[in-house]
Amino acid sequence: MDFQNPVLLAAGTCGFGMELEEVLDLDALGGFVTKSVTVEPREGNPAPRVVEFSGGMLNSVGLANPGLDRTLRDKLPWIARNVRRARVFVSVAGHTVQEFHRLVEGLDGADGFLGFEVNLSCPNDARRDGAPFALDPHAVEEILAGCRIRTQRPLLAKLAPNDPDVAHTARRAVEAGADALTLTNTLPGLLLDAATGSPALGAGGGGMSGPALRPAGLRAVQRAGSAVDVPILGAGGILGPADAVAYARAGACLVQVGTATFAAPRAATRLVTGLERWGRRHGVDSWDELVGRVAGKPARAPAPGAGATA
Ligand code: RRO
Repeated sequence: MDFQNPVLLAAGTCGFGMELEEVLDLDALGGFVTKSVTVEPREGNPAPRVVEFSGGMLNSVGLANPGLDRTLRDKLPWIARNVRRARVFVSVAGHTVQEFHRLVEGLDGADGFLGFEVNLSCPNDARRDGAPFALDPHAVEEILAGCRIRTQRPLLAKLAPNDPDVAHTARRAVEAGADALTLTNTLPGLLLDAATGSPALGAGGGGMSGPALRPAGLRAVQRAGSAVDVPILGAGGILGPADAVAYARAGACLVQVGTATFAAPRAATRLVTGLERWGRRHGVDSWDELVGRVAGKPARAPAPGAGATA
């Protein structure tokens, strides 16, 4: 699968693409992942849903999304009409195993996207009391096996940074039919007001992202990459070219930019050009040269900012 460059926008940071249309050229990116879609529409958690801290950001958006029917009616048709070169993945998130299957079945016939990112690692699902499926390898298997028989599109499994044995989970995910892994989602956390002791977020705890997440993301990519032979998409704290290159060295074929977009909406397109500059400065001709472990076939890329294969 060819991508014009290795930089994608991460789920939950670019809506369904149209939200960033005014500020960013989506077709300059390798691709993007939509906000996670649930079967029913969701309003999300009480405000504030996002707070900054010195190491990054904490969020508890609570899966706010238009739901399956409106995604089919309004969101995917817009993507089909407006996105040409960027590759699009629809993120799906169920509250139950069966809901994942219903989502894949319901979305599979639509145009506008290449594959699914199966979000097994949302830390903010109140209905599941914050316990993500990704920490239960049996559930991971059941969800992915059911998705696999319902679609021939690429399936990315998004796993968790706080998995004590991510290599094992990665193996089970691939055995069940995942074509690639996204590592990693946000890390569960809590911020409190020192004076009052109240949580900074309306929902209480949330998912931590940004620079402080990078070491956890890199470790997860490296561990999973040593266990399975499928492409890995690295995510967590990527701001500039050196961060993306570190993920490539750990074994990521592609990278996803998330929190950086909140601070600078064009962070991802800047990263594409930044990687090209980084390559010239360091005498590196292709992204492929940087990827520590490439599954199947090598990435084919004329320059580090361009042409990745996963
Ligand atoms: O919506 C959210 O609160 C959310 C999701 Br679905 C996720 O996967 N990761 C995250 O940090 N927040």
